[in-house]
Amino acid sequence: MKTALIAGLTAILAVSQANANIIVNGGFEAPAIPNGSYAIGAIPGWTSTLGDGLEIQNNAAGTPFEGKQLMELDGNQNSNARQTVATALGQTYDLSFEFSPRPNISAASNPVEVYFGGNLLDTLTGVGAGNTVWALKQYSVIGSGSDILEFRAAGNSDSLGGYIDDVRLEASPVPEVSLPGVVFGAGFAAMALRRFKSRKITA
Ligand SMILES: [Ca+2]
Ligand SMILES: [Ca+2]
Repeated sequence: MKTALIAGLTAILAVSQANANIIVNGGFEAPAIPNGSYAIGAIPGWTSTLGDGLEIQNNAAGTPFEGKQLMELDGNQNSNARQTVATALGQTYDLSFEFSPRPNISAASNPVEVYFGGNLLDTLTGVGAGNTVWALKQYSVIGSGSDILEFRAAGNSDSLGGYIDDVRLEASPVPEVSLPGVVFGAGFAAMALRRFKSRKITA
């Protein structure tokens, strides 16, 4: 009975520990730059192989989704942001982030392509409103051991492009496997208790 209960508790623990974000600087809060400013260059966690580097903004042209800063693709020209993540082979991950068109910019200038492991997951764009309009984007991806997450500007290369904030990559919980284990563990414990009680009565 004890073994079954421990197995059940271990399964619950495994589910709760699975949700850790493995993206570094996914909120683009580092380095901190002054309010109302932007910077183009290198930032922790991310690399850029197109254009002049990554652009981050602190409330320069729109409100970030979280914290004080966001990332804009298309700094001086169409650019990208890449992060290599250590993943478990065959493990399913939940990828999520917030996307907003840059305010007052056409859909032809705002496109952002999203790649994971070299595969194009999505192309996002929209017509910019008066301020940011954030939309949560979610994808299910499978780890290969080491994978590159990449955001890449597309469309008109004109120093104005789509915004990204709050990037997360978390191992998917596995309730399909763990929950029956918990139910089985609880059921087994209840059955053992009933047997114990009935023995006591008849003794
Ligand atoms: Ca942020
Ligand atoms: Ca653009």
